[in-house]
Amino acid sequence: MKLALVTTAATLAFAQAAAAQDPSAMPGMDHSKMGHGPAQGGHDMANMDMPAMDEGHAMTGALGPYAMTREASGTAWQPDASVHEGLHLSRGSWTVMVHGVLNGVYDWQDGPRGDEKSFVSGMLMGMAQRPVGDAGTLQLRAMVSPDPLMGPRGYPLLLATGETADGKAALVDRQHPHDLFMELSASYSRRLSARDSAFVYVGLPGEPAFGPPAFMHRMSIMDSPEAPISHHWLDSTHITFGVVTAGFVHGDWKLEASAYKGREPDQHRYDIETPKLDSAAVRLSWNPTANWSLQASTGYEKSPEQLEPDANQRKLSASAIYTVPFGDHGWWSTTAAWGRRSSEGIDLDAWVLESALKPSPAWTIFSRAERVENNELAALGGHHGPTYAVGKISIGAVRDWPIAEHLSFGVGGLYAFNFIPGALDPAYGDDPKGAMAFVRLKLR
Ligand SMILES: [Cu+2]
Repeated sequence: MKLALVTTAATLAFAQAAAAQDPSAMPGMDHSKMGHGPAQGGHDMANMDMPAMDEGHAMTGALGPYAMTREASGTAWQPDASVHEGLHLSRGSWTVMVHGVLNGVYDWQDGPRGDEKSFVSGMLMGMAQRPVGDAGTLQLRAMVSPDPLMGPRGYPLLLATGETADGKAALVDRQHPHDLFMELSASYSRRLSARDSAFVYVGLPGEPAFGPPAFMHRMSIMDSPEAPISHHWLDSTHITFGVVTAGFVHGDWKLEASAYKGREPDQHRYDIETPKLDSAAVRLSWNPTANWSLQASTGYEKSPEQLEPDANQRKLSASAIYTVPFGDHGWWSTTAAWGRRSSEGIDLDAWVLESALKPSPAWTIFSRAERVENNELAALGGHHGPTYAVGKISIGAVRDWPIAEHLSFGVGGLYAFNFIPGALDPAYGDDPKGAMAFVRLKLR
Protein backbone atom coordinates (compact mmCIF):
# COMPACT_ATOMS: atom_id res chain seq x y z
CA MET A 1 0.00 0.00 0.00
CA LYS A 2 2.81 2.37 0.88
CA LEU A 3 4.49 1.79 -2.43
CA ALA A 4 1.29 2.55 -4.28
CA LEU A 5 0.65 5.73 -2.34
CA VAL A 6 4.19 6.93 -2.85
CA THR A 7 4.02 6.21 -6.56
CA THR A 8 0.73 8.04 -6.93
CA ALA A 9 2.00 10.98 -4.92
CA ALA A 10 5.22 11.06 -6.92
CA THR A 11 3.32 11.08 -10.20
CA LEU A 12 1.21 13.98 -8.98
CA ALA A 13 4.18 15.91 -7.62
CA PHE A 14 6.29 15.37 -10.71
CA ALA A 15 3.54 16.49 -13.01
CA GLN A 16 2.76 19.49 -10.84
CA ALA A 17 6.38 20.61 -10.83
CA ALA A 18 6.74 20.20 -14.56
CA ALA A 19 3.46 21.93 -15.29
CA ALA A 20 4.47 24.85 -13.12
CA GLN A 21 7.49 25.39 -15.34
CA ASP A 22 5.40 25.44 -18.46
CA PRO A 23 3.66 28.77 -18.79
CA SER A 24 1.82 27.99 -22.02
CA ALA A 25 -1.87 27.89 -21.44
CA MET A 26 -2.89 25.07 -23.73
CA PRO A 27 -1.51 21.97 -25.37
CA GLY A 28 -1.43 21.67 -29.13
CA MET A 29 -1.53 25.37 -29.88
CA ASP A 30 -0.21 25.09 -33.39
CA HIS A 31 -3.17 26.41 -35.31
CA SER A 32 -1.74 25.32 -38.62
CA LYS A 33 -2.56 21.78 -37.60
CA MET A 34 -6.13 22.48 -36.79
CA GLY A 35 -8.65 20.33 -38.50
CA HIS A 36 -6.02 17.90 -39.68
CA GLY A 37 -5.42 15.87 -36.55
CA PRO A 38 -2.00 16.96 -35.22
CA ALA A 39 0.69 14.40 -35.87
CA GLN A 40 1.50 14.20 -32.21
CA GLY A 41 -1.91 13.06 -31.11
CA GLY A 42 -4.61 15.43 -30.09
CA HIS A 43 -6.66 18.18 -31.46
CA ASP A 44 -7.16 21.32 -29.61
CA MET A 45 -9.15 24.39 -30.30
CA ALA A 46 -9.43 25.71 -26.81
CA ASN A 47 -7.34 28.77 -27.47
CA MET A 48 -9.47 30.11 -30.24
CA ASP A 49 -11.57 33.17 -29.94
CA MET A 50 -15.12 32.00 -30.03
CA PRO A 51 -16.89 31.83 -32.32
CA ALA A 52 -15.55 34.27 -34.89
CA MET A 53 -12.69 32.14 -36.15
CA ASP A 54 -14.73 29.43 -37.68
CA GLU A 55 -14.07 29.25 -41.38
CA GLY A 56 -17.31 27.52 -42.17
CA HIS A 57 -16.59 24.99 -39.41
CA ALA A 58 -18.79 24.65 -36.38
CA MET A 59 -15.94 24.99 -33.94
CA THR A 60 -17.80 26.05 -30.86
CA GLY A 61 -19.24 23.66 -28.38
CA ALA A 62 -22.44 21.85 -29.20
CA LEU A 63 -24.24 23.40 -26.26
CA GLY A 64 -22.91 26.95 -26.20
CA PRO A 65 -20.43 29.57 -27.39
CA TYR A 66 -17.28 28.10 -25.86
CA ALA A 67 -14.37 25.93 -26.99
CA MET A 68 -15.42 22.59 -28.39
CA THR A 69 -12.78 20.89 -26.25
CA ARG A 70 -14.97 21.63 -23.22
CA GLU A 71 -17.46 19.00 -24.34
CA ALA A 72 -17.12 15.59 -22.71
CA SER A 73 -19.65 12.76 -22.50
CA GLY A 74 -23.37 13.51 -22.62
CA THR A 75 -23.78 17.17 -21.72
CA ALA A 76 -20.93 17.06 -19.16
CA TRP A 77 -18.06 19.51 -19.25
CA GLN A 78 -14.32 19.07 -18.91
CA PRO A 79 -11.62 21.78 -18.88
CA ASP A 80 -11.21 23.79 -22.10
CA ALA A 81 -7.54 22.72 -22.04
CA SER A 82 -8.59 19.12 -22.75
CA VAL A 83 -7.39 17.32 -25.86
CA HIS A 84 -9.80 15.52 -28.16
CA GLU A 85 -7.99 12.71 -29.90
CA GLY A 86 -9.45 11.22 -33.03
CA LEU A 87 -10.40 12.30 -36.51
CA HIS A 88 -11.86 15.70 -37.27
CA LEU A 89 -13.27 16.37 -40.70
CA SER A 90 -15.50 18.94 -42.31
CA ARG A 91 -17.99 18.21 -45.04
CA GLY A 92 -20.00 21.17 -46.18
CA SER A 93 -21.50 22.76 -43.11
CA TRP A 94 -20.96 19.61 -41.02
CA THR A 95 -18.03 19.06 -38.70
CA VAL A 96 -17.50 15.38 -38.01
CA MET A 97 -15.45 13.91 -35.20
CA VAL A 98 -14.67 10.25 -34.67
CA HIS A 99 -13.14 8.91 -31.48
CA GLY A 100 -12.40 5.28 -30.87
CA VAL A 101 -10.40 2.79 -28.88
CA LEU A 102 -10.42 -0.99 -28.96
CA ASN A 103 -8.72 -2.83 -26.09
CA GLY A 104 -7.77 -6.51 -26.02
CA VAL A 105 -7.35 -7.24 -22.31
CA TYR A 106 -6.08 -10.13 -20.21
CA ASP A 107 -7.48 -9.66 -16.70
CA TRP A 108 -6.38 -11.45 -13.53
CA GLN A 109 -8.02 -10.96 -10.14
CA ASP A 110 -6.51 -12.53 -7.04
CA GLY A 111 -7.93 -14.57 -4.14
CA PRO A 112 -10.99 -16.74 -3.50
CA ARG A 113 -13.27 -14.27 -5.25
CA GLY A 114 -10.86 -13.68 -8.09
CA ASP A 115 -11.00 -15.01 -11.61
CA GLU A 116 -9.30 -14.42 -14.92
CA LYS A 117 -10.57 -13.63 -18.36
CA SER A 118 -9.57 -12.26 -21.74
CA PHE A 119 -11.95 -9.80 -23.32
CA VAL A 120 -12.33 -6.87 -25.69
CA SER A 121 -13.66 -3.50 -24.59
CA GLY A 122 -13.73 0.01 -25.92
CA MET A 123 -15.92 2.34 -27.87
CA LEU A 124 -16.40 3.98 -31.22
CA MET A 125 -18.02 7.38 -31.17
CA GLY A 126 -19.10 9.56 -34.05
CA MET A 127 -20.29 13.14 -33.72
CA ALA A 128 -21.62 15.39 -36.41
CA GLN A 129 -22.30 19.04 -35.78
CA ARG A 130 -23.58 21.88 -37.91
CA PRO A 131 -24.90 25.39 -37.54
CA VAL A 132 -28.64 25.84 -37.95
CA GLY A 133 -29.70 29.32 -38.94
CA ASP A 134 -27.89 32.29 -37.42
CA ALA A 135 -27.71 31.19 -33.83
CA GLY A 136 -28.39 27.47 -33.68
CA THR A 137 -26.11 24.42 -33.42
CA LEU A 138 -27.23 20.87 -34.00
CA GLN A 139 -25.18 17.89 -32.87
CA LEU A 140 -25.84 14.22 -33.47
CA ARG A 141 -23.90 11.52 -31.67
CA ALA A 142 -23.66 7.78 -31.89
CA MET A 143 -21.47 5.62 -29.69
CA VAL A 144 -21.17 1.86 -29.78
CA SER A 145 -19.26 -0.61 -27.63
CA PRO A 146 -17.86 -4.10 -28.26
CA ASP A 147 -18.46 -4.96 -24.57
CA PRO A 148 -21.43 -7.33 -25.15
CA LEU A 149 -18.95 -9.74 -26.77
CA MET A 150 -17.57 -10.34 -23.24
CA GLY A 151 -20.69 -12.28 -22.40
CA PRO A 152 -23.40 -11.30 -19.91
CA ARG A 153 -21.15 -11.59 -16.83
CA GLY A 154 -18.68 -8.99 -18.03
CA TYR A 155 -15.18 -9.31 -16.61
CA PRO A 156 -13.80 -10.10 -13.15
CA LEU A 157 -13.07 -6.97 -11.10
CA LEU A 158 -12.75 -7.28 -7.33
CA LEU A 159 -15.05 -4.94 -5.36
CA ALA A 160 -17.06 -3.90 -8.43
CA THR A 161 -20.83 -4.37 -8.10
CA GLY A 162 -23.88 -3.37 -10.10
CA GLU A 163 -26.36 -4.64 -12.68
CA THR A 164 -26.99 -8.28 -13.46
CA ALA A 165 -26.09 -11.02 -15.95
CA ASP A 166 -29.35 -12.95 -15.90
CA GLY A 167 -31.99 -10.75 -14.26
CA LYS A 168 -31.82 -12.90 -11.11
CA ALA A 169 -28.43 -12.53 -9.44
CA ALA A 170 -26.37 -9.42 -8.83
CA LEU A 171 -22.96 -9.11 -10.43
CA VAL A 172 -20.45 -8.94 -7.56
CA ASP A 173 -16.68 -8.69 -8.08
CA ARG A 174 -17.39 -8.30 -11.77
CA GLN A 175 -17.83 -5.32 -14.08
CA HIS A 176 -20.94 -5.64 -16.23
CA PRO A 177 -20.56 -5.29 -19.99
CA HIS A 178 -21.76 -2.02 -21.46
CA ASP A 179 -24.58 -2.06 -23.95
CA LEU A 180 -23.84 -2.17 -27.68
CA PHE A 181 -25.53 1.21 -28.05
CA MET A 182 -23.93 3.49 -25.48
CA GLU A 183 -25.32 6.72 -26.88
CA LEU A 184 -27.67 7.76 -29.66
CA SER A 185 -28.42 11.39 -29.06
CA ALA A 186 -29.18 14.76 -30.54
CA SER A 187 -28.72 18.22 -29.11
CA TYR A 188 -29.78 21.63 -30.27
CA SER A 189 -28.51 24.85 -28.78
CA ARG A 190 -29.45 28.39 -29.54
CA ARG A 191 -27.12 31.28 -28.85
CA LEU A 192 -28.90 34.07 -26.99
CA SER A 193 -25.91 36.44 -26.77
CA ALA A 194 -22.11 36.24 -27.06
CA ARG A 195 -22.02 34.43 -23.71
CA ASP A 196 -25.43 32.85 -23.31
CA SER A 197 -27.18 29.92 -24.84
CA ALA A 198 -30.03 27.54 -24.15
CA PHE A 199 -29.99 23.90 -25.16
CA VAL A 200 -31.92 20.69 -25.24
CA TYR A 201 -30.41 17.19 -25.44
CA VAL A 202 -32.31 13.96 -26.13
CA GLY A 203 -30.78 10.49 -25.91
CA LEU A 204 -31.93 6.90 -26.33
CA PRO A 205 -29.67 5.92 -24.82
CA GLY A 206 -28.01 9.01 -23.44
CA GLU A 207 -26.37 10.46 -20.34
CA PRO A 208 -28.38 12.60 -17.90
CA ALA A 209 -27.03 15.67 -16.06
CA PHE A 210 -25.45 13.83 -13.17
CA GLY A 211 -21.84 13.40 -12.11
CA PRO A 212 -18.53 14.04 -13.85
CA PRO A 213 -17.99 12.84 -17.45
CA ALA A 214 -18.10 9.04 -17.73
CA PHE A 215 -14.79 7.36 -16.93
CA MET A 216 -14.01 6.35 -20.53
CA HIS A 217 -14.18 10.06 -21.45
CA ARG A 218 -12.16 11.47 -18.55
CA MET A 219 -8.59 12.21 -19.60
CA SER A 220 -7.49 11.38 -16.06
CA ILE A 221 -8.31 7.67 -16.57
CA MET A 222 -9.53 7.11 -20.15
CA ASP A 223 -6.36 5.22 -21.06
CA SER A 224 -7.06 2.53 -18.46
CA PRO A 225 -9.25 -0.38 -19.58
CA GLU A 226 -10.32 -0.98 -15.97
CA ALA A 227 -13.70 0.33 -14.77
CA PRO A 228 -13.75 2.21 -11.47
CA ILE A 229 -15.37 0.48 -8.46
CA SER A 230 -17.13 3.81 -7.83
CA HIS A 231 -18.90 3.56 -11.19
CA HIS A 232 -22.41 3.12 -9.74
CA TRP A 233 -21.96 6.12 -7.45
CA LEU A 234 -20.66 8.61 -9.98
CA ASP A 235 -21.10 7.86 -13.64
CA SER A 236 -23.02 4.64 -14.28
CA THR A 237 -25.92 6.65 -15.71
CA HIS A 238 -23.80 7.31 -18.81
CA ILE A 239 -25.99 4.71 -20.55
CA THR A 240 -29.60 5.51 -19.72
CA PHE A 241 -32.46 4.40 -21.94
CA GLY A 242 -34.33 7.66 -22.15
CA VAL A 243 -32.92 11.11 -21.35
CA VAL A 244 -34.21 14.61 -21.99
CA THR A 245 -32.01 17.43 -20.70
CA ALA A 246 -32.60 21.15 -20.95
CA GLY A 247 -30.06 23.70 -19.85
CA PHE A 248 -28.75 27.20 -19.93
CA VAL A 249 -25.15 28.29 -20.47
CA HIS A 250 -23.91 31.65 -19.23
CA GLY A 251 -20.22 32.12 -20.00
CA ASP A 252 -18.36 29.56 -17.93
CA TRP A 253 -21.47 28.39 -16.06
CA LYS A 254 -24.02 25.79 -17.04
CA LEU A 255 -27.24 24.86 -15.24
CA GLU A 256 -29.19 21.90 -16.58
CA ALA A 257 -31.95 19.51 -15.58
CA SER A 258 -32.74 16.04 -16.88
CA ALA A 259 -35.73 13.77 -16.90
CA TYR A 260 -34.58 10.19 -17.48
CA LYS A 261 -35.19 6.52 -16.89
CA GLY A 262 -34.11 5.55 -13.37
CA ARG A 263 -33.77 1.86 -14.10
CA GLU A 264 -30.27 0.71 -15.03
CA PRO A 265 -29.81 -1.15 -18.31
CA ASP A 266 -30.92 -4.77 -18.10
CA GLN A 267 -28.92 -7.88 -19.04
CA HIS A 268 -29.89 -7.74 -22.71
CA ARG A 269 -26.96 -5.74 -24.03
CA TYR A 270 -27.77 -5.64 -27.74
CA ASP A 271 -31.19 -3.98 -27.63
CA ILE A 272 -32.67 -0.52 -27.18
CA GLU A 273 -34.80 -0.61 -24.05
CA THR A 274 -38.19 1.06 -23.69
CA PRO A 275 -37.66 4.68 -22.68
CA LYS A 276 -39.24 6.19 -19.59
CA LEU A 277 -38.82 9.57 -17.91
CA ASP A 278 -39.49 8.71 -14.26
CA SER A 279 -36.36 10.18 -12.63
CA ALA A 280 -34.70 13.57 -12.48
CA ALA A 281 -31.29 15.20 -12.05
CA VAL A 282 -29.95 18.74 -11.82
CA ARG A 283 -26.34 19.74 -12.37
CA LEU A 284 -24.45 23.01 -12.00
CA SER A 285 -21.11 23.20 -13.83
CA TRP A 286 -18.43 25.87 -13.72
CA ASN A 287 -15.18 26.19 -15.68
CA PRO A 288 -13.48 29.07 -13.82
CA THR A 289 -10.33 28.89 -15.98
CA ALA A 290 -9.28 26.94 -19.07
CA ASN A 291 -7.68 24.36 -16.78
CA TRP A 292 -10.53 23.66 -14.36
CA SER A 293 -13.96 22.10 -14.58
CA LEU A 294 -16.17 21.79 -11.51
CA GLN A 295 -19.64 20.34 -11.09
CA ALA A 296 -22.17 19.54 -8.40
CA SER A 297 -25.25 17.49 -9.13
CA THR A 298 -28.14 15.68 -7.54
CA GLY A 299 -30.49 13.02 -8.81
CA TYR A 300 -33.59 11.13 -7.77
CA GLU A 301 -33.94 7.71 -9.38
CA LYS A 302 -37.05 5.61 -9.38
CA SER A 303 -36.38 1.89 -9.01
CA PRO A 304 -32.82 1.93 -10.37
CA GLU A 305 -32.08 -1.71 -9.64
CA GLN A 306 -33.79 -4.55 -11.44
CA LEU A 307 -33.28 -6.81 -8.39
CA GLU A 308 -34.70 -4.31 -5.88
CA PRO A 309 -37.59 -2.80 -7.80
CA ASP A 310 -39.23 -1.26 -4.73
CA ALA A 311 -36.18 0.81 -3.74
CA ASN A 312 -35.70 4.34 -5.03
CA GLN A 313 -32.44 6.22 -4.76
CA ARG A 314 -31.15 9.72 -4.15
CA LYS A 315 -27.75 10.62 -5.49
CA LEU A 316 -25.34 13.50 -4.94
CA SER A 317 -22.01 14.20 -6.57
CA ALA A 318 -19.34 16.86 -6.73
CA SER A 319 -16.17 16.76 -8.80
CA ALA A 320 -13.23 18.82 -9.96
CA ILE A 321 -11.07 18.19 -13.02
CA TYR A 322 -7.73 19.93 -13.56
CA THR A 323 -5.93 19.60 -16.89
CA VAL A 324 -2.73 21.32 -18.04
CA PRO A 325 -0.32 20.89 -20.93
CA PHE A 326 2.89 19.03 -20.25
CA GLY A 327 5.93 19.78 -22.39
CA ASP A 328 5.39 20.31 -26.09
CA HIS A 329 2.89 17.58 -26.82
CA GLY A 330 1.80 16.15 -23.51
CA TRP A 331 -0.74 16.82 -20.81
CA TRP A 332 -1.55 16.08 -17.23
CA SER A 333 -5.12 15.61 -16.05
CA THR A 334 -6.48 14.94 -12.58
CA THR A 335 -10.02 14.32 -11.35
CA ALA A 336 -11.24 14.31 -7.76
CA ALA A 337 -14.83 13.25 -7.18
CA TRP A 338 -17.26 12.38 -4.44
CA GLY A 339 -20.58 10.62 -4.88
CA ARG A 340 -23.33 9.53 -2.50
CA ARG A 341 -26.14 7.03 -3.03
CA SER A 342 -28.97 7.02 -0.50
CA SER A 343 -31.64 4.37 -0.44
CA GLU A 344 -33.90 3.07 2.33
CA GLY A 345 -32.21 5.24 4.94
CA ILE A 346 -28.66 4.15 4.12
CA ASP A 347 -26.08 6.61 2.75
CA LEU A 348 -23.16 5.13 0.83
CA ASP A 349 -20.25 7.39 -0.14
CA ALA A 350 -17.54 6.98 -2.75
CA TRP A 351 -14.35 8.99 -3.20
CA VAL A 352 -12.11 8.97 -6.24
CA LEU A 353 -8.78 10.59 -7.08
CA GLU A 354 -7.36 9.78 -10.48
CA SER A 355 -4.56 11.27 -12.49
CA ALA A 356 -2.97 10.60 -15.85
CA LEU A 357 0.21 12.04 -17.29
CA LYS A 358 1.12 11.97 -20.94
CA PRO A 359 4.74 13.18 -20.96
CA SER A 360 5.17 12.46 -24.67
CA PRO A 361 3.03 11.16 -27.53
CA ALA A 362 4.33 7.66 -26.85
CA TRP A 363 3.60 7.19 -23.16
CA THR A 364 0.62 7.58 -20.85
CA ILE A 365 0.88 6.83 -17.13
CA PHE A 366 -2.34 6.58 -15.14
CA SER A 367 -3.37 5.97 -11.56
CA ARG A 368 -6.56 5.90 -9.55
CA ALA A 369 -7.33 5.70 -5.84
CA GLU A 370 -10.87 4.95 -4.63
CA ARG A 371 -12.71 4.47 -1.36
CA VAL A 372 -16.24 3.12 -1.57
CA GLU A 373 -18.90 2.19 0.99
CA ASN A 374 -20.63 -0.82 -0.52
CA ASN A 375 -23.44 -3.01 0.86
CA GLU A 376 -23.59 -5.46 -2.03
CA LEU A 377 -20.33 -7.32 -1.39
CA ALA A 378 -21.73 -9.75 1.17
CA ALA A 379 -25.46 -10.05 0.63
CA LEU A 380 -27.54 -11.62 3.38
CA GLY A 381 -30.36 -13.42 1.67
CA GLY A 382 -31.38 -10.50 -0.51
CA HIS A 383 -29.30 -8.30 -2.73
CA HIS A 384 -27.91 -6.08 0.02
CA GLY A 385 -26.04 -6.86 3.23
CA PRO A 386 -23.81 -5.04 5.70
CA THR A 387 -21.94 -1.97 4.50
CA TYR A 388 -18.18 -2.26 4.18
CA ALA A 389 -15.72 0.50 3.34
CA VAL A 390 -13.26 -0.83 0.79
CA GLY A 391 -10.43 0.79 -1.13
CA LYS A 392 -8.44 0.31 -4.25
CA ILE A 393 -5.38 1.80 -5.91
CA SER A 394 -4.51 1.08 -9.54
CA ILE A 395 -1.39 2.15 -11.38
CA GLY A 396 -0.62 1.52 -15.01
CA ALA A 397 0.96 2.74 -18.20
CA VAL A 398 0.55 2.34 -21.92
CA ARG A 399 3.05 2.83 -24.76
CA ASP A 400 1.61 3.75 -28.17
CA TRP A 401 3.16 3.59 -31.62
CA PRO A 402 1.65 5.28 -34.66
CA ILE A 403 0.84 2.63 -37.27
CA ALA A 404 -1.18 4.75 -39.70
CA GLU A 405 -2.02 8.41 -40.15
CA HIS A 406 -4.90 8.29 -37.68
CA LEU A 407 -4.26 5.05 -35.84
CA SER A 408 -1.93 3.98 -33.06
CA PHE A 409 -1.14 0.60 -31.56
CA GLY A 410 -0.46 0.41 -27.84
CA VAL A 411 0.75 -2.07 -25.24
CA GLY A 412 -0.09 -1.46 -21.61
CA GLY A 413 -0.52 -2.90 -18.18
CA LEU A 414 -1.85 -2.03 -14.77
CA TYR A 415 -1.60 -3.38 -11.24
CA ALA A 416 -4.24 -2.93 -8.56
CA PHE A 417 -4.13 -3.12 -4.77
CA ASN A 418 -7.45 -3.80 -3.04
CA PHE A 419 -7.97 -2.85 0.62
CA ILE A 420 -10.54 -4.98 2.42
CA PRO A 421 -11.74 -4.72 6.03
CA GLY A 422 -10.85 -7.69 8.27
CA ALA A 423 -14.45 -8.89 8.34
CA LEU A 424 -14.23 -9.66 4.63
CA ASP A 425 -10.85 -11.43 4.78
CA PRO A 426 -12.42 -14.93 4.79
CA ALA A 427 -14.23 -14.06 1.56
CA TYR A 428 -11.43 -12.23 -0.24
CA GLY A 429 -8.20 -13.32 1.34
CA ASP A 430 -5.85 -10.71 2.71
CA ASP A 431 -5.85 -7.60 0.50
CA PRO A 432 -6.04 -9.33 -2.89
CA LYS A 433 -4.40 -7.84 -5.96
CA GLY A 434 -5.47 -7.47 -9.55
CA ALA A 435 -3.69 -6.93 -12.84
CA MET A 436 -4.43 -6.35 -16.48
CA ALA A 437 -2.24 -6.54 -19.58
CA PHE A 438 -3.64 -5.04 -22.75
CA VAL A 439 -3.07 -4.10 -26.34
CA ARG A 440 -5.09 -1.42 -28.05
CA LEU A 441 -5.89 0.33 -31.27
CA LYS A 442 -6.72 3.99 -30.89
CA LEU A 443 -7.87 6.62 -33.34
CA ARG A 444 -5.70 9.69 -33.03
CU1 LIG B 1 -20.60 2.09 -17.38
